[in-house]
Amino acid sequence: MSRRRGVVAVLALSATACAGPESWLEPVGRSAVTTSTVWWILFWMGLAVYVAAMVTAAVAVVRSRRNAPVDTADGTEPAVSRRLVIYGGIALPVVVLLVLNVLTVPLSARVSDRPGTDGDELVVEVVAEQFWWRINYPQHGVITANEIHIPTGEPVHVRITSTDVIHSFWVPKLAGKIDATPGHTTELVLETDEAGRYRGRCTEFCGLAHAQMIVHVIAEEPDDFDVWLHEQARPQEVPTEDRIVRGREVFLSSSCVYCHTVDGHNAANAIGPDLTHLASRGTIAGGILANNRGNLGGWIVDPQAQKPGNLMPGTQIAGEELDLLIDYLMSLE
Ligand code: HEC
Ligand SMILES: [Cu+2]
Repeated sequence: MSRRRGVVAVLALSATACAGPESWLEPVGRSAVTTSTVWWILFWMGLAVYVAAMVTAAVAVVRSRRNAPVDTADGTEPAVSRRLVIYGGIALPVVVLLVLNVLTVPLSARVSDRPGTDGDELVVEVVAEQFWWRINYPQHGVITANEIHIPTGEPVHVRITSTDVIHSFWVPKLAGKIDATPGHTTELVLETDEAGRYRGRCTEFCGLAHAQMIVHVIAEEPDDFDVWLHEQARPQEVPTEDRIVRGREVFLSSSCVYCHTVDGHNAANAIGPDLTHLASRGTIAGGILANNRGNLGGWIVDPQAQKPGNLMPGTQIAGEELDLLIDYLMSLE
């Protein structure tokens, strides 16, 4: 590849990062819109300064070729260059930096202010774990994983922490990045008027499956959100249908219950994601797999093949038992 083609390829590749599901250049969240406004101001000002500097340099080169060096007879600097230093080197930067400050400092302050802390704002607790996200709605007794539902048009207070190592939470279209640190809670406000599904990820290297630690924020109309919340808070009924009853028996009599909870049975431990409403999630395994029969089966039999390094071991369950188990899991609406 010629050098020019190489340069074009690199530029084209980096341009692909400007769009797509995780582009903060296409913000829809209140905080992300502010961040990107600040970025665009800095970008255009930076570009203007860069162009001005390059033009000045070019002029200097052309002039120095044409003219002999300007030396004053008495050894003092020529007036032209002194003026250039005063205006170009002192006055101009002062003006540019002043304008930048006036424009961006108030905006930057708005990125992290927290509207609506009147005590009844919606709170979501996010616990980052190797290699998935535990999501709690403490005011409503709802526990889920990897998918955060929020109502549109309302600031949602997301409190973020970790149980093991440092992770970082970033949903670029909605808000800035924030660390998830063990023993410490950080807070972020998510707010958007646009319903949609927004993808984010862990952005602090946290171990082998770090790159497969995806989070989705699902912003929906307040009515839809309320329906979702209500459904999630509902305890799972004890099944009566034959296959589901038998699938539940497979689940309860195998190792799954050491790590997973489905409320309505007695397993109190929850090393892994809560499975009470598993079937209502769009994805599993840290947001990397669509939640369907095939993926569930593949995941249960050999989770390490799908997501090397994750903390769920494989199982020996196979054949009819596996079928029943998947039936049961898929019934957990
Ligand atoms: C040693 C603990 C452990 C055992 C035993 C275990 N799991 Fe898991 N499971 C996990 C962990 C940890 C995750 C999260 C993996 C990730 O995404 O990184 C998980 C994820 C899952 C998920 C995806 C859930 C979601 O919303 O992403 C399903 C489904 C699941 N396990 C089912 C099972 C079943 C069925 C069994 C029994 C055959 C089982 N697990 C046994 C720890 C365990
Ligand atoms: Cu992580």
